[in-house]
Amino acid sequence: MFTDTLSAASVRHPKPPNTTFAYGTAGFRTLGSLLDSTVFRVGVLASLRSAKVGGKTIGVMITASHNPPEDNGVKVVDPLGEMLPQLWEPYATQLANSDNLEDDVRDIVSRENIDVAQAGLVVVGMDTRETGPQLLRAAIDGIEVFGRAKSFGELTTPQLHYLVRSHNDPGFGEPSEDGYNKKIVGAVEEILRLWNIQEPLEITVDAANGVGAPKLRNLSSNSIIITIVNSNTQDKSALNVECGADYVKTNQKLPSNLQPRDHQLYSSFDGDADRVVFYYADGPRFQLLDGDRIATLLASFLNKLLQQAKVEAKMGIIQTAYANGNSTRYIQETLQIPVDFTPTGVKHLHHKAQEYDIGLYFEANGHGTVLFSDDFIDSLKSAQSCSPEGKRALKTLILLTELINQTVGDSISDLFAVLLALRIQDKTCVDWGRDYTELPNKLFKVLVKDRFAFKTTDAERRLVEPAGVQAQIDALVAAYAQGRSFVRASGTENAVRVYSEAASAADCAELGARVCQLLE
Ligand code: NG1
Ligand code: ZN
Repeated sequence: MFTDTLSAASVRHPKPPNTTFAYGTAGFRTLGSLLDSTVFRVGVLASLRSAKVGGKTIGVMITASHNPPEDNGVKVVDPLGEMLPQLWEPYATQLANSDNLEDDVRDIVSRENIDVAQAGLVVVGMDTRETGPQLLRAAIDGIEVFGRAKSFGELTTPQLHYLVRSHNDPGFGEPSEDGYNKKIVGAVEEILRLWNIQEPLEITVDAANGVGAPKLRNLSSNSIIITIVNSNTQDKSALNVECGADYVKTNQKLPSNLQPRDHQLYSSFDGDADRVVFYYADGPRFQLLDGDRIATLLASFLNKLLQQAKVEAKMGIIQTAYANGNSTRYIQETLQIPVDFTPTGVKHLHHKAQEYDIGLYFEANGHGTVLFSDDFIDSLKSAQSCSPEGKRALKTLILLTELINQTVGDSISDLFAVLLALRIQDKTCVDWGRDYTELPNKLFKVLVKDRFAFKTTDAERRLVEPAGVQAQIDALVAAYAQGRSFVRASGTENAVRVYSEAASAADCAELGARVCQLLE
């Protein structure tokens, strides 16, 4: 019986006292020093999941994304590169907090009717954090109770998603990091050839001192020239500090170590390279080009290609409440593309995007991707176009379905998609910045006694609990031109977030501060 192996292994990974763990939007996330037992147990769960799905390959990623260097985290990736289904999240929480692991494992095995002998491969990756290697060993220990583990060492989160999918679906690409690189560089180079573009794509990327730095370096070629700043993965205390996509987006300013030339495009990745934001300087003015902008740029580019190829597609953009109000207006009124709203968290956005032939989802913070449905890809492949322009557009669309990561937001593939969209349309970063003007906006973090007391509705745009607070927010918002503000509990930090926007920066700051006061 498995109980012997399980108990022997779990003794090596004791649970810290007085700590409870919860599998949230981004898996488990807390101080890395507290996570050994949790990661071990997630390893156990991942192999149970593999057994449940008939031995398919499952993934485990050890990362805390944009969080500070001392944090870490872990999440499970399903066979096609999707997040662990929501129905299984309580099992993860149950195991992480269990005081009797054998009983709880047996409980899950019986509830899910799992034949543990079916457990197959679990692939594991980590970002560059100090606690990563030890947690990776804990994951492997857990996986090997029932299944087999294969460690890929340091990876970006999207690379791990790619590897899981390609292990289960050989048509997706070779199941190796090299396979990932070849797929991306191959698509970029072919698109450049199609459009007869001789000059290489060039950009400077702030890699947040994280795993994106070495991984981007692997992609350099004659047609891709990338300069990387904040690439120090050796100094473990530097990760995400005063740099990276989250820092740039939240503070709306340049990262350290970047001296911008006016009107030149720059970009920042986050610590595990699944988010990307862009920006340029215009004298003292800093123009951020965030996830909302990426969605609008790619949607209008795709629309043009569809027109040239004379192909019809049902296209939609999915946003969260954090999307700037003027981006939503621009999408609906100028681009005339429908917008849907979902709660924060990629699993919600991804799911909604799957309802379209082309579903674009981007969180304002730069996490997102473009999903192309299988039927739509098939229709592209069988479509005929007689004009050379139509043929080129058709081929470009097909190559974009390969370049853009179909499993999860990927800073590397999003970076190239954006650079190609700009280059092919002969659009500068300044033109991009002029598509629309953001409403001034601000994000606040409030530490409250119990963040779980904050319950929302309407894609997290309205509070239902604590009772009465929403009416007070409504009253404040009504006093500001183009005012909007909402409150929700963070799924990744022990805090409540407040968002505000208004016609002027002063109003926006005042509105946000007044809403924060309501929560104290
Ligand atoms: P929380 O902490 O739930 O707000 C943050 C981001 C999400 C998402 C997750 C996962 C904001 C305001 N929130 O979630 O969009 O990216 O992290 O990493 O950016
Ligand atoms: Zn991330």
